[in-house]
Amino acid sequence: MNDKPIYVTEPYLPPLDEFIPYLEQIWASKKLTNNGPMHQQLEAALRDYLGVPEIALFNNGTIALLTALQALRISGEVITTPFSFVATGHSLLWNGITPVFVDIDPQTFNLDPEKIEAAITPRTTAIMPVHCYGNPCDVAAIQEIADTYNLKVIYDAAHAFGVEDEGGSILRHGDLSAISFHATKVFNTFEGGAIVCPDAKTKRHIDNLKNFGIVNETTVVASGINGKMSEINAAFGLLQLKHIDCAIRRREEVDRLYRRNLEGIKGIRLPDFQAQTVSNYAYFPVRVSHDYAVSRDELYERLRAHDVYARRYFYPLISDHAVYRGAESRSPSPLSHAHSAADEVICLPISASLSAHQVEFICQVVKEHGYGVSYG
Ligand code: T4K
Repeated sequence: MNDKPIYVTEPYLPPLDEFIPYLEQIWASKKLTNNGPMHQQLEAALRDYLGVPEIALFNNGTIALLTALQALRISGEVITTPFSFVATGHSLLWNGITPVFVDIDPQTFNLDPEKIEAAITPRTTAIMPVHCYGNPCDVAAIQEIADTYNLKVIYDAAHAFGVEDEGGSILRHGDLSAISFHATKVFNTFEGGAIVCPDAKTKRHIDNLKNFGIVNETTVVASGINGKMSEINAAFGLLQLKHIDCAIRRREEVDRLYRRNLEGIKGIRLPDFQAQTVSNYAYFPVRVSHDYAVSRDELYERLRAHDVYARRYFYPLISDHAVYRGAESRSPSPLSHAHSAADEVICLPISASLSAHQVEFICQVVKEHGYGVSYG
């Protein structure tokens, strides 16, 4: 038995004493928010680290998504995936937009570009795909459809911090990408998020929108929102950046250990993501098929009985929540791959602090139930 509960993730926290000098600077400057020095430094540092043209920080990923939709004046219908966290769909509903759910590719868990065209109507204005689990979407195919039908593309890149394809950061794709820096993400600022955008003009517009639309003391150019990241969160982000490579390397080791231990178990399919050249190991989604000895839900319960809190990301599908039932009926396809993924995927715990012993323990529980044998 493990000696303490193991959750699906554990936030990376650098040594506390390293954070004190940042706090001292904030106390000395008395600048707590509104584009202070920490905020400016973190934007510059992230632009360099991620290799993106421009980045605007936010107080969380959901407000970043809401603001991205506002910045591009998206309305009408938006094509999106049902296999995601509810914030993806909620950001559309909060903007008065109708989500049109399209099925996923069963291999990548991402929006299937081949299904998108059939969902386009005269009211469609944009596509909002998700790089699910940090696995890049088929960005080329999606862009081609967007160009053909004159649609905007906003990526929900909440999971995709640091992920690269052969051309660099995957956050550069589409018109805008929104990221999350929530406590449960690879890179966290407690709460936080950002929009990656292509140029300084777009960033200025987004910066206005996230500060109530204020340009100066007497000029308000839009009905903006308060989406600003505070100095304390930005300072924490600066410190996190110093540790992030090491934290991602530790995640990679956990990923490798899972693969070594779980390889070849009947009915357990390990993640097989090919589209990235640099991964962030954000999640370890395992697919439990009918060949496995018990159902996905039974495995989830058995892990819990051993104090291992794996999660069924993303079950239920967004489209299955009551507030979306109207939207689901607009979907042109039956979302069958998304339903299977929601029924079969379980995300095993992964974090920089998960020990080899803990990974082996989790794998033993998975093996025990797979083979129907008991271990001591
Ligand atoms: N788009 C997508 C595709 C997303 O996945 C998300 C967020 C967003 C947009 C929106 O971004 P934000 O507005 O959140 O920045 C969690 C997160 O709350 C959520 O941020 C995340 N996606 C989603 C996939 O996962 P829950 O309901 O599973 O969180 P919770 O509180 O159950 O946390 C999971 C485990 O993490 C806990 O069992 C223990 C551990 N934990 C969590 C927190 C918050 C900690 O150890 N410490 C903590 O402070 O949603």
